[in-house]
Amino acid sequence: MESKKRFFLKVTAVFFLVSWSSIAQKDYKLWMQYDKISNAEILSKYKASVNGIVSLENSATAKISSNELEMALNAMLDSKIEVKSKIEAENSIIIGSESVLDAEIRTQLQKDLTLINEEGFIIKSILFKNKKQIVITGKKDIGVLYGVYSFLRLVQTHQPIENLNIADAPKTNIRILNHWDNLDRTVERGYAGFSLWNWQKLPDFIDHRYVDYARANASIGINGTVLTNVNANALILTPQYLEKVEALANVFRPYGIKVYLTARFSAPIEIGGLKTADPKDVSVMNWWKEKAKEIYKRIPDFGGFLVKANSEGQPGPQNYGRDHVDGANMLADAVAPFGGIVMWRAFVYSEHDANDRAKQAYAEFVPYDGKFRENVIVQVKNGAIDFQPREPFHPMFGAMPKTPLMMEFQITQEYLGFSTHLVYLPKLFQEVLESDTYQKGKNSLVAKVVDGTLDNHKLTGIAGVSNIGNDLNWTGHPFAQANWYGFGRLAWNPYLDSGVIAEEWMRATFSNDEKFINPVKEMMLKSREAVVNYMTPLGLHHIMDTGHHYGPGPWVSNLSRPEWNPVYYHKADKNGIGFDRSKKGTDAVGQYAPTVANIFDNLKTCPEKDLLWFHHVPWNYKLQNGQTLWNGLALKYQEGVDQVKEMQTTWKNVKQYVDPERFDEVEMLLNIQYKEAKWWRDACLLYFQQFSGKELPDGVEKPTQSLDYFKSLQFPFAPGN
Ligand code: GCV
Repeated sequence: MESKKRFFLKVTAVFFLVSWSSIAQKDYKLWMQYDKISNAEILSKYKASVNGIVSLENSATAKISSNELEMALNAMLDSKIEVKSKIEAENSIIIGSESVLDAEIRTQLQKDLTLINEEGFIIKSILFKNKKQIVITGKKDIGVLYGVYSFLRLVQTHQPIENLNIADAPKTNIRILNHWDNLDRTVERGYAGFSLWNWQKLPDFIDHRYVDYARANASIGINGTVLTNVNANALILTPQYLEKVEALANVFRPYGIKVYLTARFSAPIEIGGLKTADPKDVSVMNWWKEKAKEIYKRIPDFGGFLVKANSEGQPGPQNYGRDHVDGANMLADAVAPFGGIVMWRAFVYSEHDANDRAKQAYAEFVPYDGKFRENVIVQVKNGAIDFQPREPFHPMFGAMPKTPLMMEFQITQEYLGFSTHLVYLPKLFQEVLESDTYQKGKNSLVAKVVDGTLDNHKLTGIAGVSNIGNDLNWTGHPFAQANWYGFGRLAWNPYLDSGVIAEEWMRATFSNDEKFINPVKEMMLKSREAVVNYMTPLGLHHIMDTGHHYGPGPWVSNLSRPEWNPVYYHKADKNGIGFDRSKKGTDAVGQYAPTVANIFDNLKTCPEKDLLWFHHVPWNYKLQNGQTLWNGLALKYQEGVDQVKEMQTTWKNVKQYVDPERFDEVEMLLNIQYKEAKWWRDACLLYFQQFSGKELPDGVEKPTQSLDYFKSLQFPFAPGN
């Protein structure tokens, strides 16, 4: 009996291990699945076009390029393609940077090479000694690596490779993830487990995940990572931790990824033994200069500092009667001799300003335009409040022509359903990037501010607050991987279309079958509007519950700072709902260029998606579709719920194209999303109904719980808080 039991346990254990590893493999491999191509026709075409790999270079980066190409092609083409160092056979893929190319090939590519920058690449079909070859080259080995990933993407997405002629280069310099990771491995607003950085085991233990993290980032062109939370801990700057940071930098370097740290402004006091952190104090300046020297001695390519100062309780120059320019420039001077930069965040607001939180960052920063050092870039969130499901673009974009501004997007879904809701964020990112600031007349897009072309800035960048943790699948939700992927692609080229990116990602991650691609692409592209509809339709914002930001809390009004309370933002009363930021209200519209300001200011021209962001509107106001505001709002909430239901159906219908593990995961997550969408709808509508005094219109399902029930819900252990 005993042995039977043991046998059963053993079998169960083996079964568990097998199924665990298959889940881990699929989910873990992100968009680098490199599945064997099952379409025989496509496979044979590829086989005919690729005979071998010729790797001309020996650097660590070049080795990564040839290994990745060899591994991926052998898997996808199910063949034994070898890496050689000399060109022999026809149809080889020749990889190497410009300087190691055969002179004849270099001459052929001379023109192409003028089209790219230091990180760019060329992928070109050529004839060399009368033999057809594919060359992947760039000015540097990192460009070649990006080219290799781009070539693999062609194969992953089943594109023709017979006549290649591609020249591509990133449009921004700094394409960076911001990890809000704490030294105890908790992650602020992290919903995918704990931090990847195992500080306790570093520097001696190098987790293989660090390598895969670097691979994944390099594959989409990300070239920087801020390892630590902007709510910073000074200890990261002590030798004990710098040694660990150095170990990570060594892993990331060959993948073209620079390491950056957050600088706690009070570090000179906390770890330096000084009495002050005043940026004008000589001992403070020297302390930072020495600290920079110490860091660069360990990490010669250290990227620089990201700073959150005088924001939400973080220390900063204002503690000493100084300003953001004083603080940023002092740190910039410390890292400048080593080529470092400072990313200074503009996420500031004060409880002492009763007027309008949305106006404060602009009010504080725009007067500093042109006053920062050359190696400072000001990092601005995409909207003026805080990563809401929808915000109009931040008015600072288009208002500081003499200062490089970098975009900060949030990839982690603090306000968009954590890692349980399927929300495809590149759609949101694209909406912001293609907004027109009218700074220099029509077509002064946010993307042009960010890539530096509008005002001719050399230092440019896009940051994304990471959604990565130590969950098996990295991001908590299999579809949240698409947000990491899409962020990287848009950081590389802010003009890419989110639909194209979605398709690339799906093909590389799941399947090339059109019967999968078409419905799932539609589901992804609609998912952002769905979350807006069931959480904050028509321009509502910041009405989530307190602290953890999980679920609805439009009733919250008891927090110490007025602008932390949802009631501050929706301003619902008997007359209507919405925040009057028109010229007659707080005049936040006045922070935009006149053309944009006039559009937002006028109730008739203000896009309905932003209506309640800019206007306090009567409940019986007629919307464009003829509905009253109350009915229209209620119907939007219902539409959001219905959209999630549609997503469930879409997913069920593609079951045969997805492996069972990921299918089940997404199915369960969609069930949660549906439940939570209804929760948002019911809680918000019951609450707002107290002010509108009107019945729910036909077509809106009746809530099954009371408002008191929703108000009573507590989540003391919600993640990420
Ligand atoms: C890291 C919001 C978040 C905070 C975050 C802050 C910021 O307020 O809720 O968790 O802090 O933004 O961006 O600095």
